[in-house]
Amino acid sequence: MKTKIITLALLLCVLVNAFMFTASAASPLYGDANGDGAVNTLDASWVLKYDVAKIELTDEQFLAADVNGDGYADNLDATYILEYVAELIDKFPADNGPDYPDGAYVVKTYSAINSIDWTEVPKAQIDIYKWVDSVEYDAYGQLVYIEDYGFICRMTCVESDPLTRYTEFGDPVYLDSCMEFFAAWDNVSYINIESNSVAALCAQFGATKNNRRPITDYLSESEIFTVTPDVGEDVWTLTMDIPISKLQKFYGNGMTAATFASGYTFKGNFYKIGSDAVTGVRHYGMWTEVDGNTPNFHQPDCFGTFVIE
Ligand SMILES: [Ca+2]
Ligand SMILES: [Ca+2]
Repeated sequence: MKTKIITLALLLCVLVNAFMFTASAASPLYGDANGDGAVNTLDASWVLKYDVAKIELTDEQFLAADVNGDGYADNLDATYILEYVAELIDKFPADNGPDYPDGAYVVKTYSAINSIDWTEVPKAQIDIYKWVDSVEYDAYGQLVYIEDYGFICRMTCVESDPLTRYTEFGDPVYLDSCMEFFAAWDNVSYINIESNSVAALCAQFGATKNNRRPITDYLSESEIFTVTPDVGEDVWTLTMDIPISKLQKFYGNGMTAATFASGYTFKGNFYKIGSDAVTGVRHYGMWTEVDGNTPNFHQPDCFGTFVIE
């Protein structure tokens, strides 16, 4: 009987250890600076010793020790740990994740284009329709950042047979069924990319609606942003390739991969617009609401916020 109990106890220990290992692999146990699976005063003393260079921490221990997520493991973190042990607080600032601006779209980062999993990428719902009483579509935009490369934007609309009459660059595709991505990559001047379901683009660059120039003033014909449509029975998508190398043609060579470091914010918006030919009235859908009593998407002051993960 005794052997059985010991065996069971050992098995339990193995299971608990296995569980704790899995948990720590997903996200650190904040406060557990010495990595022994518990948060107590010993961890606070480890942090203080680390702060005065008496001991080293592994990367994993450092992550767990930096309980306020400011990139340092120091006496501030030790204080949080002591408060936690004394039950004055029940979680650490880092438990809430990074502090993103309210309502911001968090741009997920991937190491390569072929590693994007669009099912896990946040969706910016285009669910504000205004100015006219129109049909509302189920549509959304997604944006990811590829390290050292640039951005991939994907827009999706649940719509059969999207109206498609225009075929050439510069055509008024916003009179077809059209999805649009606007972004002020430097927070001053924005690029608007508007596309119908055959990727006939209308795209300009400028700081305001009236001072914009066609993107072909900056990009040669072969450099125009690649937009790849995929039209299914009930859904159509546009995938826009926006590398930093092309953004530099607008914003200068000072815009580099270093610009788009974690936490960098910029402004932009996703839109769905379309013809009255199908729905009887032109429709205007947007992610972030823009002002005014008459239709006008070109209002950078009203754009939403994007933040790099
Ligand atoms: Ca510990
Ligand atoms: Ca810290």
